[in-house]
Amino acid sequence: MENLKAKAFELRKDVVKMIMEGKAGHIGGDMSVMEILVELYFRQMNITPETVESPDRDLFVMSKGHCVEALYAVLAARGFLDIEEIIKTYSKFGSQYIGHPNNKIPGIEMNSGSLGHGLPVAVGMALAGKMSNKDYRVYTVMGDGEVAEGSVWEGAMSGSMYKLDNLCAVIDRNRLQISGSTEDVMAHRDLVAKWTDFGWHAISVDGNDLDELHRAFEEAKTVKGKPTIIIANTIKGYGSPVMEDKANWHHKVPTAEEAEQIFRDFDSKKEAALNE
Ligand SMILES: Cc1ncc(C[n+]2csc(CCOP(=O)(O)OP(=O)(O)O)c2C)c(N)n1
Ligand SMILES: [Mg+2]
Repeated sequence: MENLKAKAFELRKDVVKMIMEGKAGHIGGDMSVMEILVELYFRQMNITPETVESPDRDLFVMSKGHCVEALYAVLAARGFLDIEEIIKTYSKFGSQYIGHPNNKIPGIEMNSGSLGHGLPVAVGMALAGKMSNKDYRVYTVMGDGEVAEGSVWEGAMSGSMYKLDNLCAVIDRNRLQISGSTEDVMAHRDLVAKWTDFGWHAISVDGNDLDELHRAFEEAKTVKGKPTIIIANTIKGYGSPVMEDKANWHHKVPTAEEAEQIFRDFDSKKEAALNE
């Protein structure tokens, strides 16, 4: 079996290459969300390039759409897209690989980027699945800053109201948003208690640990009568101390020197994963 821990660092390299070439990108959140996307696309979701139009496929909404670079890298690794073309054209005039998800691209279900919309739409997708007796599951990933949007809490209420046990949402809990700490901008306090009170099954994990994520997503599949929220405690910029836990790496293009160091850090993490 492929070593997915190592894979996550290889894919981070693709993301940094895209951002260097395109001279733009939400690098910090791309790094925090990588293991979540790898777990979803390599081990959880029932979707392949061949079944991308199937009415029975699992559905994914990248609600924190500004981190589309990580999604491009994972979709390419699963055969939906061509990574060389993405790296060459990302964020350039005329390219389809723009800085937010576009549903004309194979594997992308919903245009996103305006934060706060993914969960309400995912609720609709899951409700549609229930009403048409489909077995597909619906997944969405939100940022923790995004959770300050009121529409997220409307989605939270309706998800439990309609007993959507085919819905699993993830919060990329990296504790930073565009302007600093989430707790200084709009404090979350206890997210597990909050979502539990809204009628969800809540699980808190280390969101950069694929084993913990795997167990959480498996647990979500066994929950009946309510949706699941996974609070994925991550590190923004994960993979290199150059970027880790630094608010100014929310949207940033590394210098050539910084990129060299970042690639070295990814390589040593990849090596460690291969030798585990
Ligand atoms: C409705 C809306 N308001 C503002 C923005 C601009 N914006 C882009 S990213 C971001 C911060 C998001 O922080 P968080 O959700 O924590 O994402 P992450 O830390 O994972 O990058 C903001 C405010 C947006 N995309 N949509
Ligand atoms: Mg955040």
